[in-house]
Amino acid sequence: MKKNVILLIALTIITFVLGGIDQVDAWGGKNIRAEAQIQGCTDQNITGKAELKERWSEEGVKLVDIHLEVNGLSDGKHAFHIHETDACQPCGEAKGHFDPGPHGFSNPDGNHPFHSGDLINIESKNGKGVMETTTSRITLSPGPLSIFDEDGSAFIIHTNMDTYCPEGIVKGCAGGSRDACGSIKMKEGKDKGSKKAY
Ligand SMILES: [Cu+2]
Repeated sequence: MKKNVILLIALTIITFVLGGIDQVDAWGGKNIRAEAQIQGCTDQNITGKAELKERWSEEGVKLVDIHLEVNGLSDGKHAFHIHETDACQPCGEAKGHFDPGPHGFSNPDGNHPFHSGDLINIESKNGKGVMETTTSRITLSPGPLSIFDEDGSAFIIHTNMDTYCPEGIVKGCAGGSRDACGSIKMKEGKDKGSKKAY
């Protein structure tokens, strides 16, 4: 009986210890996270932050969770994408939509919503927008889908909503002009295994 109790306690301790250890990513033993500070292109009252987390996977295709909070956007829906260059000064320098494939075509309205960097609208209410989404079209870790290619990547939030261009190439169908930009930077350091995603 006493042995059983000791065994049970030992198993409980082992379960807690293993549960607290993070799954280790194949790339450098780290959980991979990135972030972007969002700034208005011309309106300095627009500020925010995006956080990205790549979920551990043995597969080449991975899931990346994105959490975005922005203040100062006009109320309503705004297109939100990953653009192909890590440059926000001015916002046009972020260029077209991230689309690294061998047949990549970054034209915002011309190949939408087929780009790797296409995401969903953020909705702003009373000047505050919060959204979460998950994409398997990109990775943070190295590979053919990585947004950390030679010229990096940036988020763009557009003035208008993303219609996802159901009628093909229509000027402005992917959100039109640019309201805000955020250059995406890798977050270094090993995550300690917080159960909270962000
Ligand atoms: Cu865009």
